[in-house]
Amino acid sequence: MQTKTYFPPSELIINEDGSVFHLHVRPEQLADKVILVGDPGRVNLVASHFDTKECDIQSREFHTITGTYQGKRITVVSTGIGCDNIDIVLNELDALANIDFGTREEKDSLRQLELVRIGTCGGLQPYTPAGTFVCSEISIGFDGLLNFYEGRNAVSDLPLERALLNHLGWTGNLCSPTPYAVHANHELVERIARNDMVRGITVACGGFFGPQGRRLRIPLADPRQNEKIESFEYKGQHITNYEMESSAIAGLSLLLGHKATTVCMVIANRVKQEANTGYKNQIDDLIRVVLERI
Ligand code: R1P
Ligand code: URA
Repeated sequence: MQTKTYFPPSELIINEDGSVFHLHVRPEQLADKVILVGDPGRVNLVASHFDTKECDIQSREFHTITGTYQGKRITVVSTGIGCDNIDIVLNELDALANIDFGTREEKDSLRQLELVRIGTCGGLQPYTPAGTFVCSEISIGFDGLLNFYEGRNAVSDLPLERALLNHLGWTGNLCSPTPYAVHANHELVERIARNDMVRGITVACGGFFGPQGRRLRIPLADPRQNEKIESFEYKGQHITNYEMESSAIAGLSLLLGHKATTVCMVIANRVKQEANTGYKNQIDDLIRVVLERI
């Protein structure tokens, strides 16, 4: 008989109240359908549509509410900004679902979560003006997170990685860490994006300014970064948007056996050099669509 892996207290930190270390959520408080948002304030906006609420937990930038929407049990969690936080949120959500907190052993069968990120992004094509909803079919990670996990090459689209690096002409520091390219769950993309969202390739960056080709007072390592990103084409697909979390969500979900995709509302179009700072009301439309389709 195979012995089960034991996860000691240093690797899986469980708080005294039985909740997971950063999220402060207990296993029974997690739904199978999970909405991830960056902004902790957006959690209340999502939960304002819920018919019932069973818990409301705030810990650092991680705000979690579980409730029901038209009979569906849904957990909404904020991740804060960046893929470093996604490492925490995805691993802790998976532990809540798939590790027995009593024995600290992996459960016998996988509980698969359905994860949809609702975010904001920068549009990179003339056809992604402010207000566009973009669903990420593929996310390219400029963040490096997945490189620390075995299986990174198995879940990354290596020909796409190589094609992008050739197109950018990046060597040395600019491609360290090496970008990884991961596909979102196809069934979830079909169900969430239907025919009314733009589908595309999203680049998730390790920063908002230089890594997204924004130059304020510090000159960029590659001043032509964004024009190269915009002109990249792979099997008929283009890079549509920049944000900061989708790559780690897609990559870790594939490694853990969960279904995931990201949908974002464009709030700045980098080609047209336009931004919409009054987006907070408009994102409610995207939230309603995802709640209906998740
Ligand atoms: C940057 O302003 C933040 O906005 C986007 C980026 O991914 C980054 O987190 O998403 P959220 O609006 O979900 O935070
Ligand atoms: N979020 C990003 O990461 N980039 C943008 O340009 C807008 C929102």
